[in-house]
Amino acid sequence: MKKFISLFLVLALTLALAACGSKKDENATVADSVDQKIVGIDPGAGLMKASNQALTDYDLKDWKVVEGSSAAMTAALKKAYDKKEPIIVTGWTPHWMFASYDLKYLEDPKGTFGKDENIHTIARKGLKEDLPEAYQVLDNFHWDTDEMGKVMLDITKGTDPDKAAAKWVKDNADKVAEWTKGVNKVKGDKIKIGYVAWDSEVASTNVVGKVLTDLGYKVTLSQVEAGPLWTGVADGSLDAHVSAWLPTTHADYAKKFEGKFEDLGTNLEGTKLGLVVPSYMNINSIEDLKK
Ligand code: PBE
Repeated sequence: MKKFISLFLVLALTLALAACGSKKDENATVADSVDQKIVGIDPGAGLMKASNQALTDYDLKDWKVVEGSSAAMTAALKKAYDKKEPIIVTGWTPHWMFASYDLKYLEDPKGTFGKDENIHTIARKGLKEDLPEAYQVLDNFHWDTDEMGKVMLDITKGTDPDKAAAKWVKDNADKVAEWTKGVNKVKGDKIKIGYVAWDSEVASTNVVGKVLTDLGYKVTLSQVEAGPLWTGVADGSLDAHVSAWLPTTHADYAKKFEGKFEDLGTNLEGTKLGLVVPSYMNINSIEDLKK
């Protein structure tokens, strides 16, 4: 008898839990469905600052932007996407994820993520005098989102970044010739280019690295966090980087080191930042997160 009672209790409990679970799913708000979490990237990214600002601007009180990395963010996105589960990530363009998945930016009516901006090339002071050939190439370096997208997609499919860059350089000899036009070859001069492990910047930095290598430089690509990237160019421990998102995303860094670097101008136009969700999610605006 005792056995029956406990069996009955276990059964009743299981049914009650099951009912509870399904009820929650049916009525779940977006907030519940993602546990009020936005999947972020590395804490130094301007995108993280903007996303946290969005929580304030849109009055999303109990929400969190979870710190991580670009790689962890795209892994979480893939996992959710494959199961058609809800997920909100911090995203940007150019990025291969828009070619691989059906995604949408949440509308940002308050303009927290700023307007479209550009990626700039930044050199340390004195680079022009010390490594004039490299300076010239860095100054000339300029491509578009489709070109960067090709390298990024190749890397995502498993090609090593340096190999993907080498392939792109080979396939786009005309473009590369524009960057190196009239530039003399060098004999093993050393140059150190910094970058952060953002997919877009992994692509651009490897391409620039390959072009400089082909010119005769001994190139070191140094992976750092966003803060040390700007510090490095300011104190001269890094020669340059092609990863400055301006005028908004890296405004803090640019201001902090004002006068301690040289801005060589735009290398890519038309970027975008924001909160990104799979298209199968039934929301369109950051404002919808409050419901
Ligand atoms: N990103 C990619 C960077 C700049 C390049 C958008 C993740 C950032 O937020 O700082």
